[in-house]
Amino acid sequence: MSRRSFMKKTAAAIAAAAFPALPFAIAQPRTHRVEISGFKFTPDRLDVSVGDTVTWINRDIAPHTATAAEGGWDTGELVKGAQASITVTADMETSYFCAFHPMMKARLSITASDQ
Ligand SMILES: [Cu+2]
Repeated sequence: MSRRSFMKKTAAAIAAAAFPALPFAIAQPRTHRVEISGFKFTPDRLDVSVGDTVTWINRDIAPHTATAAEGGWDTGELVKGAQASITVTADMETSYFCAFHPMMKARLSITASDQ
């Protein structure tokens, strides 16, 4: 065994001993992408966790927004090719629509399993 691979194995063994079976999984925040195209949010149902980031990108020529149903958050106007991101919080509104085209509706589904 090379010294390098011995060191690698040793480090792994130390880590395993120092952190035996963590009682919870440490979830890394993820970035989700919602495409706005053809006057639709895709996907229109998105599973997210607290701490994740959701990025909306407008592929249409028409401007759109992603605006919380009760106005709690808003990407503001997104012209063609523009994008905006929102960080998921535990108490944020999950239903949203386009302020310019209120028939465009979508929803986030927040899983708060990691606290
Ligand atoms: Cu719109």
